[in-house]
Formats: sequence, structure tokens, C-alpha cells
Amino acid sequence: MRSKKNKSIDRREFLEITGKSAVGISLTSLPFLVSSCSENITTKTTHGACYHDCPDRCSWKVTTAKNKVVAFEASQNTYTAGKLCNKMVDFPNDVTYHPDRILTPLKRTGLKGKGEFEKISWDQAISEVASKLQSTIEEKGGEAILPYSFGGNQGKVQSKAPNRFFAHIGASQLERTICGDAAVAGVLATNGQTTGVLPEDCVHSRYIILWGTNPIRSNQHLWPFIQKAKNNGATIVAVDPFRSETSENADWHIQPYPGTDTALALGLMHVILKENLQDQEFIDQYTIGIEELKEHVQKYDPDSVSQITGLNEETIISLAKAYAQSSPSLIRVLIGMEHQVNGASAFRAVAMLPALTGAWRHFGGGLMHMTYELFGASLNWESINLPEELASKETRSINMIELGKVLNRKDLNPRIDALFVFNSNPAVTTPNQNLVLKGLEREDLLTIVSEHFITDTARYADYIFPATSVLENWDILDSWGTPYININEPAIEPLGESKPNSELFRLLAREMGLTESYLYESDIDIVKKTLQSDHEYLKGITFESLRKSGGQRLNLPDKWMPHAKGNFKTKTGKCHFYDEDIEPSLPTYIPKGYSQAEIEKYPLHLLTIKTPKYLLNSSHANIDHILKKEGKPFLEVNPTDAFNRNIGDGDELKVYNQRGSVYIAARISQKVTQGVVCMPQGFWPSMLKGGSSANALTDDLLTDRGRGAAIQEAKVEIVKV
Ligand SMILES: Nc1nc2c(c(=O)[nH]1)N[C@H]1C(S)=C(S)[C@@H](COP(=O)(O)OP(=O)(O)OC[C@H]3O[C@@H](n4cnc5c(=O)[nH]c(N)nc54)[C@H](O)[C@@H]3O)O[C@H]1N2
Ligand SMILES: Nc1nc2c(c(=O)[nH]1)N[C@H]1C(S)=C(S)[C@@H](COP(=O)(O)OP(=O)(O)OC[C@H]3O[C@@H](n4cnc5c(=O)[nH]c(N)nc54)[C@H](O)[C@@H]3O)O[C@H]1N2
Ligand code: SF4
Ligand SMILES: [Mo]
Repeated sequence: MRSKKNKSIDRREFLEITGKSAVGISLTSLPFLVSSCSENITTKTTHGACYHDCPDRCSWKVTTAKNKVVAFEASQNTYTAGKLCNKMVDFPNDVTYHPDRILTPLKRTGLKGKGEFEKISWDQAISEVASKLQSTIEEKGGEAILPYSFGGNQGKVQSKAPNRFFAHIGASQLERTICGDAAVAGVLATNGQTTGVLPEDCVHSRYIILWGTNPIRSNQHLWPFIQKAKNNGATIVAVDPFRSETSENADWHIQPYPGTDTALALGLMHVILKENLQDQEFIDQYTIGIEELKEHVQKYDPDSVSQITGLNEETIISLAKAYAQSSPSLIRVLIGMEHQVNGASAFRAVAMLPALTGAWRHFGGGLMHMTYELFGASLNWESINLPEELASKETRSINMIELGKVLNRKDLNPRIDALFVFNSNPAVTTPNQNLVLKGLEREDLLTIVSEHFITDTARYADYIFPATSVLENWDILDSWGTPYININEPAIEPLGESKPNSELFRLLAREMGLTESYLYESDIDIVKKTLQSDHEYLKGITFESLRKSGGQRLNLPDKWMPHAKGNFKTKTGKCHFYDEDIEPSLPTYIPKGYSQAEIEKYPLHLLTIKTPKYLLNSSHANIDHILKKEGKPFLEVNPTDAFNRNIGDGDELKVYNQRGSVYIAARISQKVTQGVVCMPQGFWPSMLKGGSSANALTDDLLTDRGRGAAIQEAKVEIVKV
């Protein structure tokens, strides 16, 4: 069913549109040509923003002619600063016009997982799916239906509008905690809010610790600001068990054993307090629990912490002193470090350091984490949140991380009979992949997927709906990594028969005879309503202004220093070193704990992280030229571990544990310390030998707080094949 016709804007089509000759141009350079040679054609410019689950939330400008994209460029006026990342520069060709894109509804014809489908009409697809959902509800109750979605499209309309439909039909609720919840739970326990130092303000910092984050890859637009800080004299430190590109470009790379950051942070506090480097005045005025903390960190002396983290004592002492004696000092955390069983505690402990040293007093000093609270506070979320009558419904919650377990549980009452996936690709991104795939194989499971491509999840679908790309639908986009807001105006009409997620659920609701008006609000109305707010942050920001500009910075105070004078958002208004309502009351290093037999069988700690340059989670991994650029995946193995197993550079390996096996070549390097191995996350199982990718090895364990995913807590053994 895959069409071979290339629908991208090639040179010939461009010439047809402009009627002029142009040689050797790339899509991103087209606007210049259009403006210089387009007397006879009308072009239209619209503004939009990146929908990806990425902290940068870039803004862009799309030029179209005759309903075709002829130029796609980054905006200059926002954090994007004129440059999209390497994953997105060619987005119109890579996704919107890609020949493999799904443009009609599809119905399964072959066995589940085979990816064999026939085209059907929207009328047929909607009528069959609505009637199957209806009979599931009648026979088993709404909770037998599980919606499964995540950050595939972070536009508020295209991610949140479907929630109303599912809440209305009484479907099981999904705990969407695979990313960020453990990190947030940790920081909130200490500070009560996650919005600390804003990204652009790091240029004022003189000591920056990038703790468990890899901005050169995952937060690319922050990197120029970090470089600017460096040019201004800042020291850049990376704390990461993997020698990431960021670590390589830092002044100092500290490489602890994975999952030991709680101990490291407590060790730094031990040294700071012992050396009397704390800011006693800040502590007295704005924190609670210093005496309990002092007592608690006694046991995290450099010797003990050295044994837990694998760092030498001198490293721990030097880092503590250098951090406490530099000003302004900044710690940047994001998500990566949360995916450990001790993940939330690590964030909780690290978040205490700026209060201990009083770093919050100085512009550019403190903790930099997320920014979504700025939008939470200022926009009118009534536009899209569940209305009270739905929010108060009590339906069962299912944690997305346990999808494999849940689909396979026969004793669940009711069992999951229908799975509705959109904005996510769980066959690749959810832990315990083999269990997820086994669940998706269930003949008695109705699986419905809305997608751009036949992903490894969609291959198991009974019905696939074609989703519009971001260039074809309205949306409003807040941000979790910047203070910029964007609206996304459709640049072109939907291609083929694709429809936005929001429209898919309006059609289903109508077919099911639902009458409540909150199920039928139009996308543009939701966008406009979300902006209806008198909040000071939105001063000067309107639907029309955003339509003209694309993105705007929230109207924040000139110097954003949230905790210079305390003002923590905890229940006491102070920073909590100690909290008797939380178990444990102080952040404590509690490792998973393995039996001796387990350690002997699977001695290596596996990291499966976002090292690919051109993939965004599992997105874009199906695109040939991207895969070619990305190159094949490798498992990074420390020379000693390789030597002990007679493994040479480039050898084909089997990486295995009790959950699965992945076949991948070895790259022997110092990027990991002895006892740790690392493979990239994002490749699809169907593309790799053996039909498994990274998540075949990961566990569906939950984190200590936040019910997040301890995906990076996996042990494996490797053998040459
Ligand atoms: N290119 C690219 N960019 C992306 C993404 C992508 O897939 N590709 N994904 C986006 C998404 S969804 C997210 S959540 C963000 C994530 O952005 P980041 O938070 O920067 O997260 P990661 O890249 O997951 O992890 C960062 C680093 O944490 C390290 N790490 C793992 N375990 C530990 C630990 O126990 N302690 C410490 N100190 N470090 C540890 C990893 O080795 C890794 O180098 O990136 C976003 N940006
Ligand atoms: N081993 C391991 N596993 C991980 C991680 C890790 O570091 N290691 N990271 C975790 C993290 S932080 C995250 S955030 C998750 C990400 O997990 P997912 O949210 O599943 O991320 P993606 O793989 O990007 O899948 C998003 C899908 O949504 C589709 N999509 C995009 N736009 C639309 C739209 O408008 N409509 C519809 N219907 N579909 C759309 C895309 O085509 C894509 O297939 O993965 C987690 N899993
Ligand atoms: S993926 Fe991130 S860095 Fe790339 S264009 Fe989108 S928001 Fe910007
Ligand atoms: Mo994420």
C-alpha cells in the first residue's frame, strides 16, 4: 500500500510553482529565491511552532504557494534565534510530504504486527470504530477502553482535546508519567515549584553544573547561552555516567555510577557544611530542616559517597568547594536523571544545594529546571481542561509505564479490550517491550492508532487514522523549557484525508450520539479561548499578535529571581531540607538492591538514552535518509569489560537479560565506566536484527516518587555472537 511517488517539493515542482529556474537549492534556502523571483505567484506566510516533546519549543515561519510549502524557516524573534535543530530543518519533506505518510484510514487485513492494511473511507472507519467502542462500553464498561498518548504532539489542542472524549465515555485514565513526573516530584518536594532560573539568564552564571542533562543533543538552543556564560568566564561541569557530547565539551566531566546522584548531592552538602561554606543567613530566613539535614548528611562523608558513586573523594570535595565558592552558581537539571529508582530523590537532593549556598540571591544563580508553571498560571486552561462534571468522575487509573503488564493481565476487572493510541509509539518507547508487543498481539484486543506513519505500534492496529502534521492544523503551544508562547496556524490544507486528532474525536463523538457541547469546540476557538486571560504575563500577547509574530516571550519581570527572598511555593513558603509529610523525610540514597545471583548473571548496568542526533524519541527513525545519517546503533562498552569478555571493537553482540535480547555491534570506549554499557534509544524493533530494540531490556519499574519510569535501572550481560 505504500506509494512510491515522492510528494516532497522537488526542484521540478518548485519550478512549476515559481515559473523560474533555480539550481541546487535546499528547502531551507527557498524563501530568498521566492522573494526574488515570484512576481507572478502569490505566497502566504504563516507562523507555527515545533510540536515535539522538546524543551526548546522552536518557532518557525512557513511560506506557501498554491497550498504547497515552498519555504520553512526558523523564527528570529524567539529563543529559536533563527535556527531549527538538525532533526527539524527538513520537516516538510521528512514528514508532511513524505511518501510513506498515511493519508487515508486503514483497516487491518493481515496478522497483528504484520503491517498489512487496506484503505477504507472515513465513514466506514468512524462507523466501525464507534460501534466497537460502543459495544465494549455496553458489555464491559468504559474502563475496558484505555487511551494511550504522550508527547508526540505537544500542541495543547492536539494533545488535550481527546481527553474530554475519553473522560466522557468513562474510559480508564492514563497516568502519563513516563517523562518528567519523578523529576518534578523531587523538585516540588524541596522548592514547591520547578520554575527557577530562566534559560537565557544562565549567561550571568559563573559556575554551571549540567547535572544529568545533555543540552548539545536534547536542549540545543540552550547551548549557545551556556557558551556565552563560558566566554564570560564560567566553568562548565557535567555530571553524567555517560560521556555525552555535552560532557566532552564541558570543562570538567564527573562520571558517577548511574542512579547514585542522591548520594553525590548529599555528599556535596556534607562537605559544604563541614567546610562552613553554607549561606547561614539564607538558611535561617528561608529554609526549614537544616539541623535534620546536618545530622542526615553525616553518613554521606566523601569516603562513603566515593564507594557509592565510584568517584574519588578528591572529586567530591573539589566539586563541593568550587560550587559553593563560585557566584552566581547554577545547577541545570532536566529529565534524564529521573529515570532511576532513586530518581525523584536525586532531584529533591540536588534542588537543595542552591538554598544551602544561597545561590538564589544572585542573578543567574539557583536551579534551572522547567518553565511550564508560567503558562499554567497565566493561560485560560478552562478552554481545554476537563469540565468539572468530567473531572469529578472517578474512573480507574492505569500507569502508562506498565502497559505491557496491564495488557497481559487476565485478572484485571475489566480487562483492557480496546487500546486507543495517538501521539505515542509505545512499541518503541515503553519499557518491557516484549511484554508490550505480546499485549498488542492479543487477537481479542481492539487497537486503534492515529499516526503519520505505520510505526511499530501501528503495525498492530486494527484501524489506523491518518493524522495531520503540524503544518496542517491549529494549535497553541506552551513550553516546558522556555518562557515563550506560540500559536500554530495551519500553513496548508490537510493532505490526503488526514485530520487533526481533535477532529477524529469530534467525529467519533457525533457517531456515538454524544451531545455535550464541550466535545465539539473547534480548534481555533480553543486557541482563542486559551489566550483569554488578564494575567500580567500575557500583557501584549493576543491571538492577533501571535498570528503576526509566531511566538512571544511572556511578559515577565526584567530580572526573574524567584527565590532571591525565599518565596518558595511549599506549604510553609520555605525551602524544605526536611519534610515530615514525605517518606523518607530527607532524601535518602536507596538503591534497587539485587541478589548476588542476579548480579552474577547480569552484571552490567544498561543506559538506553537519547544519543541519536536526528531522532526525537522514536520519531523520524523510519526515514531512510535520516537513518543513513544517523548510522547504525552501537553499544558503548568499557575496554575492561570488553577485554574480560573477549570482545573487540565492532563485534556483533547479544545484549540480554530476563526480559529480552538486543543484537547490536560493540564500540569500545571510555564513554562509559567499567560496569556500565550504553545504547541509543529511538530505533524501532522491526528495524533491528532479532526484532527487539533498547526497551526490550528495560524494566517497567516505577520511581521512588512521581510514579515515573525507572527505565535506566536495567542490568544486562553481553556476549559476542
Ligand atoms: N535530540 C533529541 N533531543 C531530545 C529528545 C530526543 O529524543 N532527541 N527527547 C526530548 C525529551 S522527551 C526529553 S525528556 C529531553 C531529555 O533531555 P535530558 O534531560 O537532557 O535527558 P536525556 O538525554 O534523557 O539524559 C541526559 C543525560 O542523563 C544521563 N543520565 C542517565 N542516568 C543518569 C543518572 O543516574 N545520573 C546522572 N547524573 N545522569 C544520568 C544520560 O547519560 C544522558 O546523557 O530531551 C528532549 N530532546
Ligand atoms: N529506553 C528508553 N525509553 C524511553 C526513554 C529513554 O530515554 N530510554 N525516554 C522516555 C521519554 S523521556 C519519553 S518523553 C517517551 C517518548 O515516547 P513517545 O511519546 O511515544 O514518543 P515518540 O517516539 O516521539 O512517539 C510519538 C509519536 O506520535 C506521533 N505523532 C506526532 N504528531 C502527531 C499528531 O499530531 N497526531 C498523532 N495521532 N500522532 C502524532 C509521531 O509520529 C510518533 O510516532 O519515551 C520514553 N522512553
Ligand atoms: S525538536 Fe526541539 S530543537 Fe528541534 S526544532 Fe523542535 S523544538 Fe526546536
Ligand atoms: Mo521525555
